[in-house]
Amino acid sequence: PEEGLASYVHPAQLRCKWGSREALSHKGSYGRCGIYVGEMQGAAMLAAAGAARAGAGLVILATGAPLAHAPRPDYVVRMVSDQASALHDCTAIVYGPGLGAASSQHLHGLVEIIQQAQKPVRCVIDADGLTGLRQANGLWRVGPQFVLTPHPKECAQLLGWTTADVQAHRLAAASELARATGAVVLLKGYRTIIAAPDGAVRINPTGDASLAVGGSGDVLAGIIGGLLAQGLDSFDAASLGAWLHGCAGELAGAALTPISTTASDVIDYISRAILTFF
Ligand code: NPW
Ligand code: AMP
Ligand code: MG
Repeated sequence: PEEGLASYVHPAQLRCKWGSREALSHKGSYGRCGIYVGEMQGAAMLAAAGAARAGAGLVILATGAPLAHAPRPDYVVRMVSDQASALHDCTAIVYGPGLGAASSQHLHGLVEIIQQAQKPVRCVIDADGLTGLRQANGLWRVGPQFVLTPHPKECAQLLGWTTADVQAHRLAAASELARATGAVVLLKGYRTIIAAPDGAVRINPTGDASLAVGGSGDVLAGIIGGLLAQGLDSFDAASLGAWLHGCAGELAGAALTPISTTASDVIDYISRAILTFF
């Protein structure tokens, strides 16, 4: 699509689809978000915190190895040999942050479980998980239950473009990746793009260089997972997730300086980002 056809993400559009907490609701009303833990466990912890602060009813960590650091007591930890099966009861799954190249090959088992699930399960594929989308004959058409969250270099690697070309044609790059995979694509960076496989495109107006720090993308993957767990569709969860993450980053930067803002600080400001439109 031409740039003129893209709209800006505005939380007011999405507010009516998210956020009401009925008196008779319980944690099961807000979904279960499962997170794969890989080699870099810190990334999974950041994603878990993002999912929890975005309102997931329950966050479950599936790990194949003992955790190096005690996670926050808020999360359920399942130590298992088969992470995909361990997350069978989740309404959303986050796959990729900190996974490591070796463990990124588990994507097949996960996609099978999601595509065959009786109830809808949606999934964020980020970071190292994205490499699993490359097939001998092109890109894997995983479908609209999936949100892919590449940074420009990851997007370039999937499309076979240079990073400079992705940055010069951001709308086209995100749209092409969405078309090829049948998934919603969130192309990271200043003015993050969200592209749906049907050609719809949104541009996120929030976020600044306070977010240019390790772990920031892992927090975003978790926020989107938390929103998917609550039943938002892939396009809306990616849009609202980008907006909240960007707003939290701006607020953290304003309070703490963009220089010293960390990914954990961004997590601490998610609630204040939500407050801006409640
Ligand atoms: P350059 O340098 O310009 O060529 P990688 P990663 C580019 C985990 N983490 N605009 C840029 O390339 C992650 O989850 C774990 C333009 C940059 O150098 C992953 O699993 C943490 N270019 C794994 O580590 C915290 C951009 O990409 C290169 C761009 C690797 O993830 C940290 C980096 O990409 C980390 O999240 C932009 N906006 N953004 C933990 N606490 O455990 C990125 N690039 O090599 O894929 O490395 O993103 O750090
Ligand atoms: P990752 O590279 O996976 O850690 O993701 C980085 C996150 O921070 C993405 O959501 C980016 O959109 C965001 N980000 C990084 N740098 C900037 C920037 N200069 N302006 C706005 N957002 C940024
Ligand atoms: Mg990343």
